[in-house]
Amino acid sequence: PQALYLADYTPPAWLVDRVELTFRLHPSATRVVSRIAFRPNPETANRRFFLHGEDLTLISAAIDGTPVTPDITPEGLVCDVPDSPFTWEAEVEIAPEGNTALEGLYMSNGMYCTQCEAEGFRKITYYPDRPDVMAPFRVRIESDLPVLLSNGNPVGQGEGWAEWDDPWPKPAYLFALVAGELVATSDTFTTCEGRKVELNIWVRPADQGKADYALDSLIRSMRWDEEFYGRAYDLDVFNIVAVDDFNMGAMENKGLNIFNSRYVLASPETATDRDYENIERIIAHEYFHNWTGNRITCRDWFQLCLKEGLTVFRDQQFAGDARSHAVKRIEDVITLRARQFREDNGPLAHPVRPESYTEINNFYTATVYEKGAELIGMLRRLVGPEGYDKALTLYFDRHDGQAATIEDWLKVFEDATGRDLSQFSRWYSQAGTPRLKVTDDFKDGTYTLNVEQQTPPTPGQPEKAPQVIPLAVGLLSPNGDEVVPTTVLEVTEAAQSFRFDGLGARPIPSLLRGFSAPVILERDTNAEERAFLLAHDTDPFNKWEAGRALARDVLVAMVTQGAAPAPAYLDALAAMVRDEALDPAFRALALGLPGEDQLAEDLHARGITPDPLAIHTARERLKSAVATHLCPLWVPLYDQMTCPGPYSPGAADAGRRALRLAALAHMARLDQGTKARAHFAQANNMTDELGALSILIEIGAGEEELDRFAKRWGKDRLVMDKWFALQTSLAAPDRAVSRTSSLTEHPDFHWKNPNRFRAVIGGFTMNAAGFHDPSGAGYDLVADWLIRLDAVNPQTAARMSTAFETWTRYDADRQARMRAALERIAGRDGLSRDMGEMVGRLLA
Ligand code: DPP
Ligand code: ZN
Repeated sequence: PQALYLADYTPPAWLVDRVELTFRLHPSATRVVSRIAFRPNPETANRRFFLHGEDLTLISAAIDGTPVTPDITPEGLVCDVPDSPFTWEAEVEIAPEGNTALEGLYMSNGMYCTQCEAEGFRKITYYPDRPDVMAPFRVRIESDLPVLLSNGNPVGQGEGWAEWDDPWPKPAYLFALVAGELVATSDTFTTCEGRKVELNIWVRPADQGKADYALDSLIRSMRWDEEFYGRAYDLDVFNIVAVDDFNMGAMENKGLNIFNSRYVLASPETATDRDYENIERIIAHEYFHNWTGNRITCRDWFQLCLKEGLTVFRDQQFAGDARSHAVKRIEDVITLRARQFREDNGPLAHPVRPESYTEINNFYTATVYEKGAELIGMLRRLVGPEGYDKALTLYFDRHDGQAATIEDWLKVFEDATGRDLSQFSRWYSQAGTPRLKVTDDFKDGTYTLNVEQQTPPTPGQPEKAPQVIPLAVGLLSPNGDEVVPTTVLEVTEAAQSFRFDGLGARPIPSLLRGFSAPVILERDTNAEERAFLLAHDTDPFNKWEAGRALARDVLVAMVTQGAAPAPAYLDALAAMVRDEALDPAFRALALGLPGEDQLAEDLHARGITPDPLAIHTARERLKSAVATHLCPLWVPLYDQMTCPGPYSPGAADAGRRALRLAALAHMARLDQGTKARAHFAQANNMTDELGALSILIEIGAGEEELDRFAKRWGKDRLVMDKWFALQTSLAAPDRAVSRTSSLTEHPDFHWKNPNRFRAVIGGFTMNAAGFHDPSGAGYDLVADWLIRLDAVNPQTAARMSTAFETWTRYDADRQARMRAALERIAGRDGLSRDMGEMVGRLLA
């Protein structure tokens, strides 16, 4: 397989004016008849007629009614065509029932559904399957199934058929079709433009009643996008369908979003607060794509961040508005560091806009999504909220209906604000996480911050130029008052100084407030300063960050020197937990410790080879020390943080439940889980039930409760995913491999279902000390399963190979074992293009 390069982009030779498709659905022999109006692209001289197509059986083809015999290749077909507009007609046969890769048209529990992003449409019919070819689609579906859906508006239906028309030109990756026995939860929404829109969330009959929260989230998203971006919905119906077998989280197909059922279905008994939050966020995300993704799409797949970074940024804004901006920011940064910084610091590092790929499925990454969203946040910080709003308005005006590029995106900001963004554009082309080294001086009332930036080499990019980094800072006086409120310094040079005059005493700096740029801040400081900021910082992110840094330093000292947990940390934590002025959700977050993988990364960054078992042990010791040291606080906190009234998934109650469970987790270390068992037995919602169960598992108890849980929920696939994931991710290090192996033999381990595979194997890869078992058995187990899954579902298998992306951090023995596991995968015959590219990059 060959790599593709951004630099090689050429416009399409042929454009499409209209697409008409007829589907005669059959599990093993679906016929797809296409009628496509082509015209030469006036902007190119190239007239070669190539249509993508994979795994299709061509039954017939004709041009303007005359049969033709194209040349078929594994990637598609070429055909002699006139040098003027013509109509292409073709009939192909496909077998959705045998489609285990879940790309194109496939079947899930008896229903037909599609996934076309990025390149699935070519498995449905011959077509120029590239996002810069946009056309209106009309679709006829013939099937005996009762519910037949496609994009756009319904234009007719009868016994065994339905027709849909989508007037908005779209690329093929936004095509969708669903057919099945489904029931809808419905409402209507009237847009600010006066359009009355029918909203339906379609689920299998057994799941009826679990779509209310998704529907509510959809309505709030529609309203929010009108209010904050001036974007109204543009069709008469908006359909969402929940599907059990799905590679991604969800898909923004025009007017017909298809969702992994875990991001639609919820009831208090079966879904946790986290599930509700995810549903809200992902419903919003896919809805927001209607403008940032669908109306304005990407010219080519190198521009993926154009729609994904922006849409993630928008869903983060929405969730912050709906919940708490401070808590949301902290959660987003935890995820960014855990996934994107990890990616950026390993062999898979790539720019937010990659310059080459072999399989685009491998680039739906934390870098494209989460770092892509950070770049939007930085832009907004640099040009200010009004500048941002002006630029976005221009973006929608100028590019509506187009397939655009990052250059187009930056140009609207330049045109709307007059700012030169040539240096900013490096954020899109340079991989790696910049290190920001900050030192300070104070003399005669002048405080100086000296800032140096440096970005380490990444694959293919040995040298980096300085980037523009918005560094938000505030200064506090020694008595805790804020003497300089938040100010954004623009770091543009490799080394630069910033002065603050007229200060009475040496201030304490609060740096990178709100995490104003996706960088690693390096500053020599001490526990007193961190404890001071934890107590006094007015910036909630940095308040949390100070506590997190304290915890990290304590853990590093415990791992490397066998030190006892520092009292300064424990005292600061106690003061924070007692502070009733703080949001319970914030306090719950502040009680959390950095994850084991994060600590391994931190140690590695300090030149220390991480030992996963030592990290695990230290973290457990610290949790127990916190439990003991803050002992008098837990029971009162637990008693105080109840939620009166019926279950509500809103931020206020969710925060109280989170803090209550945090208290319970510490109590369990003092009472051997007595209270947690009672909590489990009395739980009337999944947050409490699962929370108590995981607390028990973490202290090495909970076997009985696991059985009870399985008896109770055995028939609920989404709940059972949690049951599987809990065991593999939380098993004690010496038992994780055997536990995971035995769960792979469980009759309900339906490994071809991506959610279940991710629960069991993905859950295990999150268990750092288990996965990195010194014997290498964890690596072998994962490699075996990746090989097996790759043969049926390359996309999901390749995605999970990222479990190995940290291999260079570890000791020689572990490195050798991980390399061997990867080489074993690489050596398999018939490896997918997806997996081939991933292991190739991992081993390079
Ligand atoms: N469905 C995926 C997302 O929304 C890819 N577009 O991010
Ligand atoms: Zn998206």
